Amino acid sequence: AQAAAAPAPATASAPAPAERQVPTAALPPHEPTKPSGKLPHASPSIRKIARELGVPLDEVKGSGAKGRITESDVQSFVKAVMAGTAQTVAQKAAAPAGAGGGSLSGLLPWPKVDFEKFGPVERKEMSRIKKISGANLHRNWVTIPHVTNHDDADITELEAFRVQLNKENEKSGIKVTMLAFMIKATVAALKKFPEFNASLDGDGTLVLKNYFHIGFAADTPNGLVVPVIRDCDKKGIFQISQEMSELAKKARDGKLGPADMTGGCFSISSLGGIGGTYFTPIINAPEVAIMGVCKSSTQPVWDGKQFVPRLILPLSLSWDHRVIDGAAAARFNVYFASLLADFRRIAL
Ligand code: CAO
Repeated sequence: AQAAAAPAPATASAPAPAERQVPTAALPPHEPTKPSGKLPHASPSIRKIARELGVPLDEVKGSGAKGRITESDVQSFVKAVMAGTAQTVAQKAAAPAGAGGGSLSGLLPWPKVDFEKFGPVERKEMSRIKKISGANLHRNWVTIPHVTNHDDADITELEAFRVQLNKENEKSGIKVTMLAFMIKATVAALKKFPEFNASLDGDGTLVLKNYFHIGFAADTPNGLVVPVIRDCDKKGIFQISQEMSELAKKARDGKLGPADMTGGCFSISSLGGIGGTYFTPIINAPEVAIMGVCKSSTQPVWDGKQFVPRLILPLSLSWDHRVIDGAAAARFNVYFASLLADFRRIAL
């Protein structure tokens, strides 16, 4: 199963796959292949363009008179590298040996299948949201070293409290959901483990955030979106529940603007209203972790003397191994689960 990725987050800065990351003005550094010292045929103006673009001229095939390299040869070389259909010597050298070379551009092409040969099919264009979120999910999946830790939280008392709160506030029109409690527990866990409230900056520095904007994955008829609730540290359960319901409605109506979906610190993807036990959510770059939640169920739990029925919530935390390690992730889950098991701990 896959999970959240904000459609085209304007702030996204996670590293992109090699061929996409390379701007035209900075192709990988030139590694000379011909030790002969013989210079390729090209005019000074072409050499200047190649220098500016970082194009290794001795790897460019000239199409001009006597193999002279033209401007369009340089452009074609850049296009081929950007499209991943060619590699510079430096890229080849960087790729590990073996089939496919291990680099993204060394992957096999996408299978081309004549589906009609096997039976009737229909073709349907993917929605705009699916295209954008798909591109984000793909980048995040291939560039972030994901690990997912699973754990369980005993929410027996918290669920009873939630039901009681909703009964008491029936007339207010605000329905408190388990997700609102999870957002508050996330804020407490981010305060205890600040490396989870961080982003890798392009230059290799870690940006630690002193604000607490939490995203939640929302399923809409057009695809997945991740609206963000701002300053969750300063808001109570009722306000968070209300904002979440407004944002979820806006999402379903296709009315979310970029400001509703940017600036998130951490995301929660809840499939609790649907089902399942555990899954592996995809991190919503440039965030470094995401909490996946599935449907709670009553299970027999040993209390030291007997099995007692407890309401158990399955948790799946995916984290970026460049920033976080396994011990920290296990501690995050244990702490998060302890808050849901006894919400009074949030005040400690
Ligand atoms: N365990 C058991 N029941 C749960 C639950 C859980 N973890 N979480 C919610 N529920 C119950 C709710 O209590 C509610 O029950 P009632 O109608 O009886 O009160 C029901 O499930 C529906 O809840 P909801 O989905 O309306 O509310 P929510 O706050 O849990 O979630 C939202 C809101 C917007 C997150 C949700 O509607 C949604 O879109 N979820 C899908 C997110 C998603 O697609 N994630 C995966 C992304 S990967 O592709």
